[in-house]
Parts: sequence; structure tokens; C-alpha cells
Amino acid sequence: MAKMESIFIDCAWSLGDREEMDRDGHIVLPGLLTADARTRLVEALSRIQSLMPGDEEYKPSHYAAEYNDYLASLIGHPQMRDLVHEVLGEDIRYDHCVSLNRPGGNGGAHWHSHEYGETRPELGFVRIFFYVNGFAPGDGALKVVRGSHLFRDASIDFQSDSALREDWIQDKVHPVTGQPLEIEELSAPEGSVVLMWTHAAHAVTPRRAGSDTRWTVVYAYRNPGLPSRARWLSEAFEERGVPGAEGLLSLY
Ligand SMILES: O=C(O)CCC(=O)C(=O)O
Ligand SMILES: [Fe+2]
Repeated sequence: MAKMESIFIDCAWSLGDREEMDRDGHIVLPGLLTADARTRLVEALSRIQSLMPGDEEYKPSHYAAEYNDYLASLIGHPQMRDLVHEVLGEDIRYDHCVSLNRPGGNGGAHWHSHEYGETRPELGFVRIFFYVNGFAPGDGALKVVRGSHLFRDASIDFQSDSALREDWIQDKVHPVTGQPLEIEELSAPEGSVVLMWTHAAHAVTPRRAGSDTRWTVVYAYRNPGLPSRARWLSEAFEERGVPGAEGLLSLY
């Protein structure tokens, strides 16, 4: 296979990063994407956007890698594999690749978490967000609650910050630090990558009406061992395979 262009400016993942992610539930790697990757990702994500809404059963946004070869080529990219191995260890599978483009005026997302292995803590599931052109607080920004992932609660579902505070957060403290749980809004410069354990509580603030489109894609990976509800991957795609993604596409 031809040598692939770098997608990350460096791969200096440290033990400290791993500790931070395990404690907080997420880590922001500011400006990690190369200029070349940012350009190609905007192209690819614009293309996906132009295909929307598309087929309701097989949405271009949910099966983004199946609609775009560049997005597919990143599933098993050597730097992506290295990063996923740092987080999940030896045995990894691809789960999904979803475009999360948010044009000006987009409503954001309410508080939620995602499922996988609630009773099997040894099975990890990581979401890797590429915030290609970044975001500022209050403008398509990711919100988090440090430590929320440690509860492995797949059913977090609240419409507002106050609803989350008055309910789920109310009777909990951070299991590691003992601190009260708190809502935090992140900011991410252009090219930032955010890694998040799938059970972390998260939400997205609306994109301001006058803002440009926030170009974002998420790649999700897991340790095999259980079925996965979010595994948006067609049989045809699995059978066809993706160069470089050998061994990653199967469920088990
Ligand atoms: O759009 C975002 O920044 C996050 C979307 C999200 O919640 C997800 O993909 O799990
Ligand atoms: Fe989410």
C-alpha cells in the first residue's frame, strides 16, 4: 500500500494522557490534525453534507466512511491505529464513523451518554472526535462532566444543564477525586481531536446563527466482546473491506 500522509502532527501520547482520560472521561488534544488532513476532511465532510438527508435507512451521515474513500482510509490509518491501541490495548475493532457537521443555527445536542459493556468494565469503547475547524464556547461547543464515565450509565438523557444538575448530578461525586460533579464547556482550536469514553455525559451547545459550519467527524472503536448498538456498518462494506483496516471491521 502507498505510504499514507500523516494525519496527526505528532503521536506523543503519554502515560499522563491515559491517566487524564481515565480520570476525566475525555482528553482534548489541541491542534493535532495536520493542515493536509484538515483540508481533506473539510472536502470529505462537505461532500457528505451535500448528500444529506439521503437514504433514511442508510444515512450518509451515519455511514460516512461508506460514502467517502478518504474518510474510509482513516479507519485503519497507522497513526489512528496507534492512538486507539494506546487507549484500548491490543484487541480493537472499528465501530462507526459519523459526520457531525453543524451549520450556523444548528440546535446542538442535549445531554446523553452511549452504551457498551455496562456490566463488563474490561470492555472499552472510545469516541475520537475530529473538530476540524474547532469551536469556541457557546458556538457548537462540546460540554462534559468530568468523572461521569465512571458510572458506566448508558441512559443519561436530559434536555438542559439545569435538568442534568437537578437530577443525575445531584447525588453524585467524582469516584476518584471525591469532588462534586460539574458541567464544563470545552473550547477546541482548529484541528483539535477529543477522545472520550463512551459512557461520559456530554452535550453540544447550539451553533450560532451567523457562524460557519462546524466540520466534525467521530470515529468510534471498541474492544470486541459484545454486540454494539451504534455499529453503523453495512454488510457490503464489511465484506468489501477497507485497505489498511484489516482485522478491524468484524463485530468479534
Ligand atoms: O457533535 C458533537 O460535538 C458531539 C456529538 C455526539 O454526541 C456524538 O457523536 O456522540
Ligand atoms: Fe454522543
